Amino acid sequence: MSDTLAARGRISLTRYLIELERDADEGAALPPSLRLLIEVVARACKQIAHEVGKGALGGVLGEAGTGNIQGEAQKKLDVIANEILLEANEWGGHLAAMASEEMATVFPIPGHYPRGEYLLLFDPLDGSSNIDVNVSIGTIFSVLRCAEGSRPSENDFLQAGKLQAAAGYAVYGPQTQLVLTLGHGVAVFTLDRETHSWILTDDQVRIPEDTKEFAINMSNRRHWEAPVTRYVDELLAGRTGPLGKDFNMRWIASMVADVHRILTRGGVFMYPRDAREPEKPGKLRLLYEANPMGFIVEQAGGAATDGAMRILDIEPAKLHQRVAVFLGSKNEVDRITAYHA
Ligand code: P6P
Repeated sequence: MSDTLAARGRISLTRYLIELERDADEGAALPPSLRLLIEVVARACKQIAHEVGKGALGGVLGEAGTGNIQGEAQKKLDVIANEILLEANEWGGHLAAMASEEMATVFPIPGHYPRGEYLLLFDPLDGSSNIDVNVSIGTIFSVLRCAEGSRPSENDFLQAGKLQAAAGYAVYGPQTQLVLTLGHGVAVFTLDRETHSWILTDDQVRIPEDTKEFAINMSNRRHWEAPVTRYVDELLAGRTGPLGKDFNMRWIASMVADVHRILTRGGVFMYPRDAREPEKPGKLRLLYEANPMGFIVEQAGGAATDGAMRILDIEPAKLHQRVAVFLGSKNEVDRITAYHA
């Protein structure tokens, strides 16, 4: 908790955004329509947290009996979370269109509602394999600007991550937290479950440049490319190897939870491409997973690459394209990127 935070008492999300809007020094110049967008998404995440928290009591566990564009079986909560975000955002006049991991094509704002200047992309419920076993899951979102005029198409969404106006995620765990960047650092809000308000609990988020913790699904080791195998074997060699220190490993299989741990105490997260599906550059999606997480991590002093280049510089070719992801503590991300060179 930073001094300024303690000194200022309880700051709600609304007050944080209003103060950012006023704070010309920050150069934030938060447009009212972007403030409305963030507030609407944050309210939708509260509703998703409520549904997730019901578990078996709400009849929301298990499969939906449908599949998504990724060819993955959808969980009931995937569909519920997607619907909540669509319904919350379609009428406000702040968006031109939306795109979701759960929908094959983009969702233009219906003609009977006013259209705005932003595009919203989201993975409505990331980490679905953890839903039925009560492990933390989350919502990831990314905000892009939209060219005025015609009905938005998929091409309007194909913008490099460095052009994002905002990005964030909600993590539904022991605490329900919202993490947000508008390009001027990273802020963390914790849901007050008595007042149902998002309260600022950290606005000085910094990822340590060094770490002793890594996150990767080790079961895929035989499928990795050489630079990844070299790096992970050095991590496992610990103080007996070239890195000269021992490392710890975590793998939650919810990107939101693994990234949140890294944002909180450092670490390096890796989901490399592998030989299981050599035609795919990776498992994670560029536009609504890697880009928002890369923006947040960089704003907290970390780094994010696909092994070859900065993730936020990648020019997207397709809405649901995948990408390899190495992100977190800068010195470790730099190392593994150098191994790929
Ligand atoms: P694996 C969840 O399905 C996800 O998209 C990310 O949240 C997570 O980091 C990764 O996949 C887990 O993948 O192959 O370890 O189950």
